[in-house]
Amino acid sequence: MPHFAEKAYYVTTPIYYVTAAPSIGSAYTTVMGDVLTRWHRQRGEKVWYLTGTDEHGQKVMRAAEANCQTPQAWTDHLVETAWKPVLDTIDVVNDQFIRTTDPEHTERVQEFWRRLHEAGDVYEGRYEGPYCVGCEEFKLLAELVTVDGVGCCPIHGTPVETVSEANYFFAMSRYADRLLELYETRPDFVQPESARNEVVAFVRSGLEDLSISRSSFDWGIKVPWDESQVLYVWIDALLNYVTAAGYGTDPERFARLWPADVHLVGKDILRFHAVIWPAMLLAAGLEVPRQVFAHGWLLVGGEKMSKSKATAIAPEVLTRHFGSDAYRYYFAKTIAFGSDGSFSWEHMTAVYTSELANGLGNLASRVTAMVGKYFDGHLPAPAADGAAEKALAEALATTVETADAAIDRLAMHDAVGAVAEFVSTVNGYVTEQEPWKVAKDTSAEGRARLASILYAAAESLRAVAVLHNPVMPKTCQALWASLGAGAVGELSAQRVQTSRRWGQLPVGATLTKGPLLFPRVEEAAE
Ligand code: ME8
Repeated sequence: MPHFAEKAYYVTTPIYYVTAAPSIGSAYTTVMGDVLTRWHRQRGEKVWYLTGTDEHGQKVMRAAEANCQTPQAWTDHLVETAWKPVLDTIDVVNDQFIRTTDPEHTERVQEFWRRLHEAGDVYEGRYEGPYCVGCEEFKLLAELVTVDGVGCCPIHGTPVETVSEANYFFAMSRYADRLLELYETRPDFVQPESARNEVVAFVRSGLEDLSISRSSFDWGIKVPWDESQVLYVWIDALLNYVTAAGYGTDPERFARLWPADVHLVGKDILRFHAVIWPAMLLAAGLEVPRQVFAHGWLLVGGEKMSKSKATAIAPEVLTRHFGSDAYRYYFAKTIAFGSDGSFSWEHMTAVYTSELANGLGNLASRVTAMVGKYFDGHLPAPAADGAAEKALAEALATTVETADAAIDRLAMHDAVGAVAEFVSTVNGYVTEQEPWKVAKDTSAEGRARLASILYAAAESLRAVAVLHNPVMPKTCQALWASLGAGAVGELSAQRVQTSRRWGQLPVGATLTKGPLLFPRVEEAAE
């Protein structure tokens, strides 16, 4: 429960189908949301971060059947043994975890649709057409791709099924004009721009009503006015964002959380979030979210990696080798949020080695070792800053500016990239200033110069620990401790905006060269 009075910055991930254990694909959205929300917390804002699991529908039901279990037993097991534990593996701090089989969710979903039914937005009809269970989506014939003469889903490449049944429809087409007005008046509602254009074109081409129930299977929430049918999995799942926020149960909590500030989604589920979801909310007289942001896909060998394909990689395979911080850094920095990106073991190893082990890790160990060697581990008082130190302080100010603005655009890659660039600048500064040579000059001037260089380098690292904390919390905590920065306060209490203030590390702070922040990967425990 949020224990604060003002509106929280409310971020959601999709809720994931419990068909298998999580892959690095589903973990991608969750990590990116975690970097985003940790950054906002580091700004001092109240934040609420929701994730969870989508447990109804044919896709999950068939996975359970294939494993000879009831869907409930299957999801209970997998959620507890895989979906919740993966959050630790990738070091995510979510405020809440929702399961669509939670009774409170089920009740609120029924209540929502009962209202729309009573208001005349739901009618009885008959649906006939192609359906992809992989997407849990009705498809248009025109969308299908033909493989060996069979109509297949363009995303899954598997044959679609034909559904022909009497069911209920949501009169979504009534909301087409209001949706177009929403996209028009609030250009930020769907982002990035390419996603917005796609959605606008889709609704302009004519919006059809939506079949919202199924009668041929029963793993779902019962239609409240007709128990022979279950609600279509998507119109149950989308409601998680409001049921988790207290919709219909806790008005105060709901007022503090809703509308969500951003729904993070993969581009595969953009239309559900940018068309169906706001149409449902408009029909119910609820506010629409502030933004739906569609990111790209992780590709392996040029194809979308998914739980159902052999290309799926479990996050712990990578975190075991590289550690959770390097994992988070790699995905956050190397893939532009909003575009597709390719993962390869070789690329990840190269980034780890050059940017983390040889970059940040080496810098931290050089600086702390030199303070140990030349000043007995106590941070020396700097003389007046020279041009190089002033340039460093200015580079820091620019970094904070750039990174903070990038976060507002949800360009997490630019934010992490700006801080990484600052690390390179500091590394360059140390290399150019050659403190190991200055140390040979034992005159008072030489000592003063050495003190200034090491102070500036350590002070830069203090800021790096704050600015990289949202992406690499464990490393930054270790760095904070090795800089003796506890004297400045807790790392989590440091604010993005004030991190640029130069001269915060107190003279005399105890620096220790701890274990390597990023051990060589071949040395990492397998
Ligand atoms: O669609 N690259 O669940 P889902 C990037 N239950 N992101 C990926 C990815 C990849 N290769 N693979 C998965 C559902 N994702 C519904 C959502 S929300 C009300 C219901 C991420 O398990 C991405 O965010 O198929 C994608 O949208 C989501 O996982 C789909 O997860």
